[in-house]
Amino acid sequence: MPHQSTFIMVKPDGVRRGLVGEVIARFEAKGLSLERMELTVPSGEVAARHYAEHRQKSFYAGLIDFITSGPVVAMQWSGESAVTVARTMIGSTDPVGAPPGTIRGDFGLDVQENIVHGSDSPDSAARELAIWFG
Ligand code: IDP
Ligand code: MG
Repeated sequence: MPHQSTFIMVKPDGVRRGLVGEVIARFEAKGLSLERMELTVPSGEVAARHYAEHRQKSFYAGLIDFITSGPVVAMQWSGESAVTVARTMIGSTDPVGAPPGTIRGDFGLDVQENIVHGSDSPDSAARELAIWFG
């Protein structure tokens, strides 16, 4: 099982709702290691690069408005299979269907404002970490 790094972001809704500590506590308790962390209001350029795969989607403009609407907490976490482990802990994209025990399952109801982002593969993690941390 590979040691991996992944990009995790508490989205603006998660910061506004005071869920930063909750999200961090869950990854810490799981045994992942926090490597980098920054509170930042994303520029339109960073947001567009991060969500480039969704450029043609109907929700894209709203998504960029949302993600640039306030501070996010951008983080790098590492550990055994960190990409998959974090995605499992975050839960499915739509919080309505995300199981209890996952972050989205426990804290959300809105498919856009779903609290947290996690990279979907090691390649995505490398790409996203380069966008956010250079
Ligand atoms: P993921 O965050 O679970 O990987 P993606 O399909 O990559 O989900 O979508 C990226 C983000 O775009 C989601 O986390 C969510 O904030 C937003 N999003 C996805 N689908 C919809 C939708 O149908 N309506 C509005 N926003 C959406
Ligand atoms: Mg995704």
